Amino acid sequence: MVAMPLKTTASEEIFTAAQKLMPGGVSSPVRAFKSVGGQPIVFDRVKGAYIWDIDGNQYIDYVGTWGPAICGHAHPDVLAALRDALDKGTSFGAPCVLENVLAEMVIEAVPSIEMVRFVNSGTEACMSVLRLMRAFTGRDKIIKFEGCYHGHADMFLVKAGSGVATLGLPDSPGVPKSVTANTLNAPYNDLEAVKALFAENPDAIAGIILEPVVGNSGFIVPDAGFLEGLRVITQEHGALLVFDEVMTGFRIAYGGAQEKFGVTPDLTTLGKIIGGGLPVGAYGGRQDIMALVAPSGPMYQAGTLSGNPLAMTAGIKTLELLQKPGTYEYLDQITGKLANGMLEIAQATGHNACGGHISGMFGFFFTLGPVHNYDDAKTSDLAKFGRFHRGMLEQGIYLAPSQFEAGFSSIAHTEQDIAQTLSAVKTVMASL
Ligand code: KE4
Repeated sequence: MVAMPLKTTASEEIFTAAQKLMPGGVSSPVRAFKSVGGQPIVFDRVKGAYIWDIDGNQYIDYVGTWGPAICGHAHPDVLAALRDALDKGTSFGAPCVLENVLAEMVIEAVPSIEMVRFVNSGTEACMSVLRLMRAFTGRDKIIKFEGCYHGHADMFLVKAGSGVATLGLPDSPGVPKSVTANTLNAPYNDLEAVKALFAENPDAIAGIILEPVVGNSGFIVPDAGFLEGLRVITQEHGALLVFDEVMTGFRIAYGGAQEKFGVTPDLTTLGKIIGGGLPVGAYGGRQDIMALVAPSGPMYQAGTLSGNPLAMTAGIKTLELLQKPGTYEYLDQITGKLANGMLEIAQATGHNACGGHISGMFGFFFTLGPVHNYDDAKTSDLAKFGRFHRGMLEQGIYLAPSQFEAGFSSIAHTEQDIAQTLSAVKTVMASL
């Protein structure tokens, strides 16, 4: 069945105007469809597993605003809670009991977190946790992994993933060499490379920060023993282990990757889901480390809208919904059907493909695989991925507009949605 080309008149009009107002016409680069090509889509509304564009086309949504919509978009309970909170105002810039409530939920859920600080984005969480790592150890160097993305703060924009990889940017101009001189990179899943960096930089490395399951080079899982190995190496060298769970937190398990894999870092960053779709980030961990954060300690970090009542309300309600028994089993079951189905269809149609899922997070590469790191991910056929993405859009399925991103399901996605998606995959794969 040849899909009708999408009617995108209004998207084209609005996006053309947007490009005169905002760089690239977007508020975040990946939304510009640069790596998949074709007319970027301007959206109008969301509900449950679905998203509608300004031309009225409906899609089954596997981006989920990049992870927060794990309970389905615009969940009625979340909206109702926000409506009640709105009557009390939008921001206090002062302590509010809702911060206690969400903090207690996060501390209760995440094994490494004994104390937490709320901020307004994952970027802010990661840049703050980096300062904390350095403040606690008195050391300046950090290790990150090629293809991992920890937000857009200067020190992380070295071989970063997500939009940096999507746009094929070598690294960003405007980042002084002096800032990135302290950022060491190793290939993901390569413990020997990490050991070598510690040997070359004795007593100089504050710690390691990583995505415990990578979503920003596409979807890459840790090899058996990798996370455990990092835990041992950091302890041996008096360095800190930091899990950036902005994407995986409350996504692959209620307690995140650290609960799933049974490896407890010293510090954790969070974002996305804990804001339920409103701007929230957080960093937290061992009490003795968090005690350094101002005003209890000397490490400064602040934010006008941090802990604001609306974002706290959306986060609290979202986590309450996720506590419902069977939530993660359901996510794993439907997402497994999707990811495995996509793979079977691709291979049956003669495409080199690999991929997988963990709970409500999945990924797919047009390469034979297996994909253990960013270099492997870059062997994926990006042009074919772009044709696949556009074909799926025309079939009413919205996937992340980049090979170097992950996919997200929600508890609102039904077996019927999955079946409809796989039927679209079959049609599009045959046309590639
Ligand atoms: P934000 O500043 O975008 O809230 O979070 C940065 C961040 C930090 N750590 C991880 C593991 C992340 O995945 C992110 C942000 N994720 C991207 C999607 N890959 C956000 C989408 C975008 O940049 O538009």
